[in-house]
Amino acid sequence: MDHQSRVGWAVSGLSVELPSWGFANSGTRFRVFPQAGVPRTPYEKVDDAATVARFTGAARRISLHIPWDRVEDFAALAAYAAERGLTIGGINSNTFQDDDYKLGSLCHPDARIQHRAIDAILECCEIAGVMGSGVVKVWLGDGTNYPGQDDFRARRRRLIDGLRQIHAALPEATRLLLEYKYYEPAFYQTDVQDWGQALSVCEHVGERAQVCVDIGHHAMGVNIEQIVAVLLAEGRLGGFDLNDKKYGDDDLMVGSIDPYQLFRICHELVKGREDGDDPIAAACAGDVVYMLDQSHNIEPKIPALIRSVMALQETFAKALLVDQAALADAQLGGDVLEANRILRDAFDADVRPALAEARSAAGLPADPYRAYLQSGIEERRAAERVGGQGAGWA
Ligand code: PSV
Ligand code: MN
Repeated sequence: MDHQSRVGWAVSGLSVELPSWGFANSGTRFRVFPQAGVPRTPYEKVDDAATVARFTGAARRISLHIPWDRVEDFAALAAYAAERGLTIGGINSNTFQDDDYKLGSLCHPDARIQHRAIDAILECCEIAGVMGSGVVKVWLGDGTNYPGQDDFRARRRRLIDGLRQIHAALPEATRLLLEYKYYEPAFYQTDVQDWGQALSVCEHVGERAQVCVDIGHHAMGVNIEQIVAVLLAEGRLGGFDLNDKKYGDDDLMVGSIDPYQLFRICHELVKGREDGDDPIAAACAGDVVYMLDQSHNIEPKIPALIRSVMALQETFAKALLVDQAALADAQLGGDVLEANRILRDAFDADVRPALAEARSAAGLPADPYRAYLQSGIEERRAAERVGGQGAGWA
């Protein structure tokens, strides 16, 4: 297949999930800067996601966060989304914003609070079923702040026990994605701190438990693409929370700080998807969820999400350029420099004209970002959404 047809996959085959909270007001613990026109309800978040979908073509799923996106009738919200060409992505649980969870949620030493957290995630399973989502995503703020505060193994037992109950209640064909993060909000120890812990817990929990890799959740220098490769080999890579960081969990736009890292990750995914010798990795790569988990604190939200989708498409298009056969030859022959050159050449290629052509062929704007800025929607959205409370993360 020539490159132009392969690039077509980045435009028409790649499915990106938009986070409902990516349209809402956000900030840091120092300040949230409100923006004009942000959605005030989950329905308006769906409207914004539909706009991004219309301009990019590739982002036709919206992930929800409960309770931030709680509505009376979830089936009605799913129908509203469907009318606008969207399906429902992962249902993200939130057991980190209630006084009860000060010492943890699923790992909490008090069984009453552990059960409260289990119930909260069971509700997400129910919502996933009603909305036809297919994914329940769990990130826990659980951990401890001081050595001696709690027992590591006891906390892990509670975690596995809780997740098993949740796994048993998953609707049919629904996966449980467990997300890790090495610190924050706990500063000494985190219960699901890295991919090894997440993988091991998933193996105890069940077949449909998989790991979610949030790019921002790693210490400096960690080789994320190798983690991706290992999780693919184990059939346990469930999805990504895409973003970028310079220091901590910065939630900047995907590919904005380290585009070469994103390329190396995409390369593993393309290679996995096409690996005829590794059916487990190939099947797993085909089902990976690509969700943007970003906070647009100072930049306008819809253009930021459009640019993020485009950045991911560009990076996948470059990864699709890698000559896999030549790379395998160079690797087998121990040709270090040639192997590296093959990767680097693909990364250095300018794929934007090919993507523009593929978009035009698919009836989409050749440059979704510019087209959106020229559409007047941004200004209309700010003029129409006056009054009410802009959605935020709290
Ligand atoms: C935690 O930092 C996290 O990455 C999880 O995915 C949460 O659900 C999300 O951020 C909330 O913004
Ligand atoms: Mn995340």
